[in-house]
Amino acid sequence: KLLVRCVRTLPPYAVSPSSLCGICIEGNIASGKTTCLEYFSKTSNIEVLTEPVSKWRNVRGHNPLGLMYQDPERWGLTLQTYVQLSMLDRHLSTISAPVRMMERSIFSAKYIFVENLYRSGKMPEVDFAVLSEWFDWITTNISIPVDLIVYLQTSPQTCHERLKQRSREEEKVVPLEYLESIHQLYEDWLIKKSSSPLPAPVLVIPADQDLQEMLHQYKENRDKILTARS
Ligand code: DCP
Repeated sequence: KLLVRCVRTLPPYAVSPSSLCGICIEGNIASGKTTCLEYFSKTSNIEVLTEPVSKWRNVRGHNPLGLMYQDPERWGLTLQTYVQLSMLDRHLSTISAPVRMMERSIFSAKYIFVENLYRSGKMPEVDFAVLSEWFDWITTNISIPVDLIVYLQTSPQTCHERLKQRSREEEKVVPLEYLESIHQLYEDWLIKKSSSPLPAPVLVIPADQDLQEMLHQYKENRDKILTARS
């Protein structure tokens, strides 16, 4: 299996076969993924890749994230095409430590965000079809190494409060209902396991608590997370 990964993963995405372990941190918008990644970045022998959200806000001077929130019908495909590319790049980038942890994945980009745009009638069927063709091609032809999904499970209300507090310009238009839809899709995928295929086992961490409690939980789950192997 490792050999197949290496053969399929051509340079410059060289991987070190003896040390491969990929962990994806998943959860609703503002569920605290960044805090989780920061905690683990202080651990030795782990490479932490944060979500390339800064890239989504500035692609050669354009802001596809902001455009998508302003007019999802027009710009949803644009943002999600770029998200899919940046996620693929992250998954396949050279691993510099025995364990690699990243924020979200190419899977949640498709199963949660693209799906949500489509189901809510904000993405035309043809855009959904084109993105799906790309996603299916990628996941059929390229091995994406994921060994564990850590799901930060929150209530949409908590995320809404945190979202308002951090006040990211593009997200000012995000209503509670949007977070409720994303939450439902995550629950169907990772808890009920009833919607899309799971690329790896899931570890659920309740994430409604305050920062101190969350740091405590990460400490408690640390070994379980870091010893994950497929
Ligand atoms: N986003 C999107 N489509 C995706 C992935 C993300 O539209 N496929 C949007 C949702 C957010 C922004 O990008 O508005 C950043 O998303 P995250 O929730 O992943 O990042 P946060 O910084 O909000 O994470 P957290 O607060 O949990 O650390």
